Order: sequence, then structure tokens, then C-alpha cells
Amino acid sequence: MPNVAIVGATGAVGQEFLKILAERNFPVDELRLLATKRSAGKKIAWQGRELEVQETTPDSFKNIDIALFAGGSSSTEFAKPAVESGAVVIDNSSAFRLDPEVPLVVPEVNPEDVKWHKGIIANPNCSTIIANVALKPIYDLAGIKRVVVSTYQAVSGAGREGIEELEAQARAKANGDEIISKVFPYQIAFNLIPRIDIFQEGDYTKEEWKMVKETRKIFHVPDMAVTATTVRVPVFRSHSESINIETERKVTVAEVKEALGKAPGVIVVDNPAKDQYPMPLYTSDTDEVYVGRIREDFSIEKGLNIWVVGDQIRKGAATNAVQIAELLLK
Ligand code: 2RA
Repeated sequence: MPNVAIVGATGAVGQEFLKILAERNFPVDELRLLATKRSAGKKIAWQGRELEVQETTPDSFKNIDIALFAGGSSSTEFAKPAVESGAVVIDNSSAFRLDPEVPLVVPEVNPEDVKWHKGIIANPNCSTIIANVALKPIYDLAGIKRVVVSTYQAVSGAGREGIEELEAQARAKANGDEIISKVFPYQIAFNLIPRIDIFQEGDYTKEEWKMVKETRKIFHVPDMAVTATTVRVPVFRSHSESINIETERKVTVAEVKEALGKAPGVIVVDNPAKDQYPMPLYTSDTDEVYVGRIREDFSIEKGLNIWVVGDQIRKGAATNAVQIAELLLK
């Protein structure tokens, strides 16, 4: 059985790694928990073991087979020393996602890319993973010419602090107290903020460029027409995405529903007559990507609209990474 390290073990994604490894009975000999000096010494119970968090250093990866990096700056500092120690790094940060020497993998979409890794495998951005799981069956069925994505992203995408800020602002509003914004550029409670991460080229945000560039890399279609608008919404968990697709071949809604219904990692929730469609409040803490509101976009000849929801901490991060680790064991 492999020796596994979790880097960033005490953060939201790190904690989800522990939960997912246990839930999926991932075979682990030694599980080494690594974090910043501030968290070193903390004891964490896992599967009947009491694990002590160690400070991450370049020497933390001796005898480690798989190193799960939860994200953040530790990846740029420690991923390469981990590889030099003999570990395969599965990295949830954006550090290596667009590196041509590093596969960017969604197991339901491009599992074969794991085979050519050179020590590091990148986990895509959460909103990219959720969109790409839903796009793959449509891509296989009818080809994809153009994708327009509008996201509605939960505050937990900004970590525990994002959750705490929404809670505090909602409480302050109820009590008539002053509303303070630290994590987000504006009040998020009862508001929408069309900005996630910094603004970059063309006044697209870094989050929007991730959707564009990562989707092209995962599908191996460098000129796929993709555009995105990513928005922070006052929802605690799970990202929702409205996706408009122009296919290469005209297909019916029935064909699309059938393809999605058979697709790995997808659950179709689509019955307008019974008011059934995916909603973030009901998809959180699961690993599937939920698709509904499947309609023809009759404004163009080969158009489709779908509504997609997924838990961005599980399938959008921790579960996707553990599924990549499972591919390594095959
Ligand atoms: C967010 N996708 O939702 C980004 C990072 N997790 O904030």
C-alpha cells in the first residue's frame, strides 16, 4: 500500500482529503499530515489512528509515494522537492495546471493523461472540473464548437473565511449592525459580485481565464471557443453554472439527456413539470455533477443550454484529486 502525504492538511481542502480517502477506502500505509509551522503538533484522528501534523519542509517527503497538495503557495515551494524524493504529486493549486509538462486531469474526461506525468499531475480549478464533467458526454455525442459559461460560485470557494464572512454579514443585517467586508471586495450577503480573483488580460478575471485555458487543455482542443463570466454568490457551498453549448453536429435534447444519464459522475435532475432541477443547497457534500434545465438553444442552429451544479470542495477539488490517485494505482 502507498505512503501518502497531505500538504495543507488543516485547511478546508486538506480536511476534505482526509474525509474522501476514508470514504473511498483508499489504501494507505503511512498517512503523513503536513502544514505550516503554525499547525505543527496538532493531533488529528483518522481511521482509528492519531496523526500529528508536521511542518512541511523539503525533507518531508522521504518514502512518500503520493503527495496530495491541497493548494496555495506550498505547491511552488515543495512540489519539486517532493518529486525529487520519489513522490508523485497531485496538486490542487494553479501553479502547474498550464505547464505543458504536467497533465491536467478530470478522471471522467481525460484519464489517459495520467500516464504521461513526469512527477506532477495537476488538479483543475473547481469550476472547470464541474463544467468539464458535464461537457464530456456532449463532446463525445456531438462535438463542441463553442462554450459560454456563467458561474454562480459559493463563498466557500474562498475558504473558511468566505463562509464566516457570509454568516457574519447575514447576522449583522438581521441585527441592524454594520456590515464588514474583508474577504470579498464588496458585501456578499444579499449581493452578487462579478469578480473572482484578480482582473487580467481583456478584463477577464483569473478565474475566467482558468475556465477558458484549462478546458482547452483537458479536451486537447487548443482552439475550442470558450468564454466565461464567473460570479461570487451568497451560497455557502457548491458551484452552479449556466452553460451554453454550440455543437458540431445537431442533436436532440432527448439524445443529450440520454448521453448525460449514462455519463460517469453525472446525475440528471431535469423534470420541469415536477419543478425538479439541480440546486446547490441539495448537492453539497456529494461527488456527482448534477445537470438539469437541458434545453435547445433555438437562437442558433446547433445550440444547447444546460444548468450544472457540483460540490466544489469535493468533486471540484478533493475527490477529483483522490480519483487521480486511484488511477495511479491501476
Ligand atoms: C473560488 N474557484 O471559487 C475559486 C478557488 N477555489 O474562489
